[in-house]
Amino acid sequence: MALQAKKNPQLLVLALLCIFTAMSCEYPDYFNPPQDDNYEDNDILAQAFDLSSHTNIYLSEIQGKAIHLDADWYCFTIESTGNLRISCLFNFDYDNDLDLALYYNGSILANSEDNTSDEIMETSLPEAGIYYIHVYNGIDGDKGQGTIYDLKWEIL
Ligand SMILES: [Ca+2]
Ligand SMILES: [Ca+2]
Ligand SMILES: [Ca+2]
Repeated sequence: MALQAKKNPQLLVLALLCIFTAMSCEYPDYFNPPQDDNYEDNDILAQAFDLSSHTNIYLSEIQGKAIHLDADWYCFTIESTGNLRISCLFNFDYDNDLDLALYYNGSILANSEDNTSDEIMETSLPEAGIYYIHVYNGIDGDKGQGTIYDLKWEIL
């Protein structure tokens, strides 16, 4: 090792860097990613967290507020048509903008992409069935910035 390091200064630098990192108690952020919420894993449509029995109840009253660190999917089932409102509450800034998309039968039925705090979507639901809500970042899509949000759905 010592002989190799003499021949190769880059190896010596790398070795010192490894020792320094090992001695340091502060691990880089990627070793300690921020904790996600209690609705994970809900990163794909098939893993959507079912809110059917929680109409007009915010997440904060179910299992706590949610955190957007990656794709977040929710779903609900309705027995008849109706006018839907989804309320997603958060504090807007350039990095922290959440948007909503509503999926039915594998395609987007509606989306809501305002550049303000609190994304509110209202749309009519064409028929009884399972609807899927996708929460995403307005700039980074499914690469979340740790935005904390509350969310509920209701039939008006
Ligand atoms: Ca989440
Ligand atoms: Ca997720
Ligand atoms: Ca938005």
